[in-house]
Amino acid sequence: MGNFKMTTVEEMEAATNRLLETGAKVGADAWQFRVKNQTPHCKFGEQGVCCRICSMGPCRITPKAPRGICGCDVHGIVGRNYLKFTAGGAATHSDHGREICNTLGHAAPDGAYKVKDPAKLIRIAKEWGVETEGRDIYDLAHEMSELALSEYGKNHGVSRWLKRAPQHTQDLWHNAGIEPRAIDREVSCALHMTHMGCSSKPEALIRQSLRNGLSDGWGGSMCGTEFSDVLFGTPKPIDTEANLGVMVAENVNIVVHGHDPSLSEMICEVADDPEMIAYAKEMGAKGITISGVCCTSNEVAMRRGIPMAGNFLQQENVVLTGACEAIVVDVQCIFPALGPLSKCFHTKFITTSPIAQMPDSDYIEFSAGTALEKAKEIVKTAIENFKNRKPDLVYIPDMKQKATVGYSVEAIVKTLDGVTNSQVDKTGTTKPLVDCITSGVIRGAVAMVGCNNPKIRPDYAHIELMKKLIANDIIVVASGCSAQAAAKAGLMDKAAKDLCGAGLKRVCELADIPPVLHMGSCVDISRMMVLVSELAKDSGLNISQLPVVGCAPEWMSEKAVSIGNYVVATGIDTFLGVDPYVSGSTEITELLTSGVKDWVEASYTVEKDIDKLVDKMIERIEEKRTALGI
Ligand code: BF8
Ligand code: SF4
Repeated sequence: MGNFKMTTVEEMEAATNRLLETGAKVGADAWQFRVKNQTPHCKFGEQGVCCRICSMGPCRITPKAPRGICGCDVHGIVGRNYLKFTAGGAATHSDHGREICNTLGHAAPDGAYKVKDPAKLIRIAKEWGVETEGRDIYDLAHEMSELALSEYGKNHGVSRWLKRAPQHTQDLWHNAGIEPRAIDREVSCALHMTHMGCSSKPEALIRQSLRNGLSDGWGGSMCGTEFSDVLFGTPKPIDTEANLGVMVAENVNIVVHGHDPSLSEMICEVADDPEMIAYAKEMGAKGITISGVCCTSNEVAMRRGIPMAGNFLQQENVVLTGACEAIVVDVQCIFPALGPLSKCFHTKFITTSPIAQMPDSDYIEFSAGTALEKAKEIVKTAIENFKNRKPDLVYIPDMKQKATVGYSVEAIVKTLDGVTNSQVDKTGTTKPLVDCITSGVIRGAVAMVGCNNPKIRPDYAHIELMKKLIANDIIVVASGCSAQAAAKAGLMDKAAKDLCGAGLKRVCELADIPPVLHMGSCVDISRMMVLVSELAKDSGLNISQLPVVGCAPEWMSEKAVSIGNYVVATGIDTFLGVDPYVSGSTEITELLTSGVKDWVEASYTVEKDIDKLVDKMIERIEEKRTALGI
């Protein structure tokens, strides 16, 4: 045993409380206070039984009023709300993916964006039947950009990415009528179906929810992940650090927040420029520290080792340190609260996307065509703001953990190749991992994903679940804010192997990995879909037979519902710690927790008790092992 010590949720909460004291001095608001004003929540909303899609309503279903004015029953209303929720998430992930495809079109050998992983581009081009022989890599990139963009609106056929799934899964999708067509079409179709006077049949609404989810995970998100790798490099294991202690008091602190690596990559690039560092020194700082919040942080951590300042519910804390010169955001999961909050400090809140415009921010519009120039303007703005700091407000909690991140599918395959006693597989398959699982050295795997949500003690569910899973020899792959919770706690430090059961500990030692593997941002859950597909093909099993489950214990966003739908539709049982506003309909609840199994061999479990949630996952994994006789 080394001297490894986890950071506890109690310690993180104490640090937050200390920051809230700083906030109190300057009259800052915070989510901890706003939650109090918003609870208890509206029961109709919580159960999903309120409909306001036409102006005859809003209609709320009660025992006394079992139908809306148009005659829609509670199942139709709850199902429509669920499908709309999904469409919001699928649109959001997929539009992010579209931006990346667009950036790929701007790649040039002497431009801001380059092709950093040409081999991956060629591999995808071959998958898509595009001629690669003797091609200039940038010509190929531009053709692939056009083809990828046409995936969003093509008139015929289904998503090109579906072919990556095992044949059995593709057949299930076909037979259930849920193969996603053009990416945008599934969002439009969902919004059409949920218009007044269209679908109110639960089965139809849930089928489209799965299909729309699949258009995200096996469409837009997959475009985002794959072409981000082509542009910025496919992640490999890399060391970094996590939690607020990564901010450096003597330096200009720039925090990147949001999701699109097109912006954060450029900010990192520019901040590394010796000219910029010299400028920061001229302004009285010792240097420049870039750190991140939310998924854009995961993107640059995975590829550059940029430290992670925190996850979703820690975004205000970054400003409360009083040491943040600029919080630079692109799209998604950004609290509008950052506007007024930054006004209480010297912090510049810089919005950059026409998609996410907010009051009380400095708007510096960023686009792929003007990337370098805008990134320079942003970094300079931050540097020049250093002198405006109020030293008496500066307090950065001395709290951070080491983390090894960067586990793309490619990296996992490469790393685990040499683990089992069977001969080392040189072809780069997941067979060694399959061997670990079938022999029982590892009992199974859990994909831990998703957000924080004040309804659950922040980070507590992520961390406690992971601790119990690894102690039971279940390896965890994580993404999004779940991954950051793990990193902050120390679970991505290789030394965390000491918390594992004997089997997983041995694997961690042999492969030199942490027990919780960081697979990236939320669009990168598409990586997890590719990984399970490979595991299924290499083991000769169906995905639903693998001892693998998904879990989002603290989820909050529409994107998370879209993800849940494609994870379930891919054949992976998914466990949620927060109810997706469907408890008002027995029929919708029944479909999601059981009925969909007939179509895709997996379903949801909703369990708000965290201890029970983890036990149910372990039970499900063991059931799958028993069914396989392993
Ligand atoms: O896409 S996990 S809070 S940051 S939605 Fe948002 Fe949720 Fe975090 Fe990334 Ni994902
Ligand atoms: Fe009410 Fe029907 Fe209109 Fe919904 S669609 S608001 S249930 S009348």
